[in-house]
Amino acid sequence: MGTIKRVPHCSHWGAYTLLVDDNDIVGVEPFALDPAPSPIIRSVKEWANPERRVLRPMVRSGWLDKREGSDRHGRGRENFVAVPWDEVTDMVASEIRRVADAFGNEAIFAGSYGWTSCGRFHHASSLLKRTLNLVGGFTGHVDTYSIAAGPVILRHTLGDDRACGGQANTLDSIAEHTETLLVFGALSPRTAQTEAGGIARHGLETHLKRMVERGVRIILVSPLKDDLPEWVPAEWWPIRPNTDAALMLGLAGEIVKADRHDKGFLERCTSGADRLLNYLEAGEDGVRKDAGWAASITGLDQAKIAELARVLVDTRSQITVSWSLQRAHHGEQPFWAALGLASVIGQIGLPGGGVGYGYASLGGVGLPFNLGKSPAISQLVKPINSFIPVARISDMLLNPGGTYTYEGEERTYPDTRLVYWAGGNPYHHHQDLNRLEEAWTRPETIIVQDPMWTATAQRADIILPATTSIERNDLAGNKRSDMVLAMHQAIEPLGEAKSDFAIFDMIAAKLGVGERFNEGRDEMGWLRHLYDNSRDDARTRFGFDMPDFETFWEQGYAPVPVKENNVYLADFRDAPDAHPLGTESGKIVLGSEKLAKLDYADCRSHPAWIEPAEWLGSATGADELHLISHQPAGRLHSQLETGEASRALKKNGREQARIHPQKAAELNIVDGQTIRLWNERGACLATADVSDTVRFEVIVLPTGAWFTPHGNSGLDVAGNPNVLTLDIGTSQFGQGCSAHTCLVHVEPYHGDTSDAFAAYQTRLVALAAV
Ligand SMILES: Nc1nc2c(c(=O)[nH]1)N[C@H]1C(S)=C(S)[C@@H](COP(=O)(O)OP(=O)(O)OC[C@H]3O[C@@H](n4cnc5c(=O)[nH]c(N)nc54)[C@H](O)[C@@H]3O)O[C@H]1N2
Ligand SMILES: Nc1nc2c(c(=O)[nH]1)N[C@H]1C(S)=C(S)[C@@H](COP(=O)(O)OP(=O)(O)OC[C@H]3O[C@@H](n4cnc5c(=O)[nH]c(N)nc54)[C@H](O)[C@@H]3O)O[C@H]1N2
Ligand SMILES: [Mo]
Repeated sequence: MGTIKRVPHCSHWGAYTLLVDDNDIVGVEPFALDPAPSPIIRSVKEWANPERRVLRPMVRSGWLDKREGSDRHGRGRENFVAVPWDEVTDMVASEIRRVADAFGNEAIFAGSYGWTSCGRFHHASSLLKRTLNLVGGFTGHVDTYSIAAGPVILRHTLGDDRACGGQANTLDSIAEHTETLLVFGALSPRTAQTEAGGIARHGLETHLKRMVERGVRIILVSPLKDDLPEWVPAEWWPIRPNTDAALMLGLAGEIVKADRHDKGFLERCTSGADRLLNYLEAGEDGVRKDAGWAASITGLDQAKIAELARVLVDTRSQITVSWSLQRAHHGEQPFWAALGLASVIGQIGLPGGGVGYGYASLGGVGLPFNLGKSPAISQLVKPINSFIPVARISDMLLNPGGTYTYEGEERTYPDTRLVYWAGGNPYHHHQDLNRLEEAWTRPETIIVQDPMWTATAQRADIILPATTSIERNDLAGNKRSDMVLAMHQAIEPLGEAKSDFAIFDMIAAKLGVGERFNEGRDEMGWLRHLYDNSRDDARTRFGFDMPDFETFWEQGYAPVPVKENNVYLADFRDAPDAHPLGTESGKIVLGSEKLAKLDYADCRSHPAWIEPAEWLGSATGADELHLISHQPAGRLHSQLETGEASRALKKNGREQARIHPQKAAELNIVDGQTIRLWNERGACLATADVSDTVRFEVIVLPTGAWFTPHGNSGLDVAGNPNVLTLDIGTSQFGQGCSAHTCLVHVEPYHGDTSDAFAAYQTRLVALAAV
């Protein structure tokens, strides 16, 4: 035993101290200032386990022989050959050159979506983009899997997407002023554990406790009862998934029917309200939108909806809408309809009133936000305007030259020859993985840079092994974080793995742009530079003193200037003409001129209830359930899937799928049994978790299990819901991800798949040993 080193570090799920003995992680302690640390910090030691790590640069044998002429169906099947760093970076640089010269830089797809590490310097996709921007650019992506339909519609109706990025009313002010809190989706520590770029103090529970203390009336509208912690006394309204827009519009219609809408607010602060009011009163379909109408679509109680409509105008009421609601077909509508409802109520701009989006979807949304410049390495300027909406990846690969629309414009998909993915896992995040498998055979070359043998890495031509964050120095923090956090190196790199910066530095040098890439700084030089940029900004713009770099690095954290008790649109409410919004009218858009001209059936000129492609109202049999594939409690997406916190929530080696006791009985399913979920797109197994905390016709399977198909049958044995989900855009306007729109059949499963797990393990061990 040597002396134990205490190493401050941070991940997307919070800050912690690693206890390191002779290059071995022997313990993890939560950050002392964090009131509610995440259990996922305990999984971090799994990063040091070589079993799933890529230990050397690897090239698929078929690609090594024939390069761009290889049989692309060999991906994921053929063996890999270890190649030294110097040679492999030559190959990468020459591929970038070849494709750019022959087909133009738009033929390089480097959107490279993914959460990678929380470090803001070794940020894999930023460094990839920085490298490529020095040699002519690439095709990138806009929006995120998290939020796409939401920000697209909010940018159009509120002028920007602050209300969905953590700058609506903050929870401190909601906890003090709100009387009725109407929660659509969740306000749950399950998702609030994590924050992109790290989080110092998990604050959700503190604010929820204050609301409970103040006796705020809370209504949870969600198919899942535990979307609020069980200690929060709330009324649970188990809505049919994807029907929230109908509830919101029914509530608004009920208020209008009673002539209780705030006509002054609608007149002063909104535009096109007549389009919405006309729709609520009779609409194009001739149906009045009221409590009875909403009840018939949502499966909720008519009398309760009518009562809530009265309470929303009689009390100070705040509406919160989780990001999940817009990750669904026509996901623009619940976001816009909530804005319509809040406008009809007329409390936008008042403390504890109005609407906000994404509270607790990430841990920083709703907490005091950073006013200063958060540290980040620059991606530099992208020389070409080539992008896709992030979730249209399969569409792009399958339809080169095909057209699509986005935000009202018609655009063309590029002809992708080279894909470079660094720090993301499309075989985790994308919908309809069997369709992605087909799309994945289209590019000539696929490069993946990741520490792990993920399903994506296994299907690459060239794999560059990155270190995990605990093998290098970095810093964390973002615009929703009240601190910058130090991430000290804890252990030596595993195998031949290199940091993301070191990898791109080598590639940039081979492309002849090394000095412009590294600007003459090494790792610690960059960390000091990025920190000092934030520190200077805090001092000059806000007179706020952050400690010097040495003090910050030594103590492990530094506070940044923040905005507390934010009341969203207070200025605008007071004087709309003096503080116009960046919309077509300068006001909140409830009826849109632009959308009226576009005349899309799937995103109309006012918020509307539009049936999704799949929902319980269209289900054809008793065994068809609505699948909610929500975020996993014990890990971040697919990361640390074999870590302690993730394994604790699996059963029989698989993910658990929650199903209602009555439905389970109907389908002859008992608790703990293996079940098969299937539809025309695919099939997977899970272990049944029979529980009355879920709506009767809904099944919940978290995301993130590593895609493990059983031989050639296509059956995923690990429980990855993305073999089932629907790969269509939310609408012609937003083109977001529609993951939460999905019907499945469910049945008991009696086959034996132990060989699939065994074969998978053997393959991973063999890959690690090459
Ligand atoms: N069905 C369904 N699907 C969904 C969702 C859903 O609700 N339902 N949610 C979607 C959402 S919101 C999101 S954000 C996406 C998330 O999708 P992703 O962000 O793609 O998922 P991660 O598992 O976080 O992938 C990060 C990858 O980065 C790697 N990595 C970690 N550290 C480093 C590093 O330092 N360097 C490099 N080079 N790599 C590193 C990890 O090993 C991992 O492979 O999933 C989406 N998919
Ligand atoms: N532990 C952990 N936390 C995470 C992540 C993780 O992987 N692990 N991922 C992070 C990321 S990248 C993101 S973007 C956020 C996502 O944050 P969210 O989008 O808020 O998370 P989800 O888990 O998809 O959905 C939250 C809840 O919404 C409910 N819901 C789903 N569909 C509907 C619907 O149609 N109507 C109603 N009323 N409710 C519905 C579900 O019951 C679900 O539990 O989470 C973040 N937090
Ligand atoms: Mo996300």
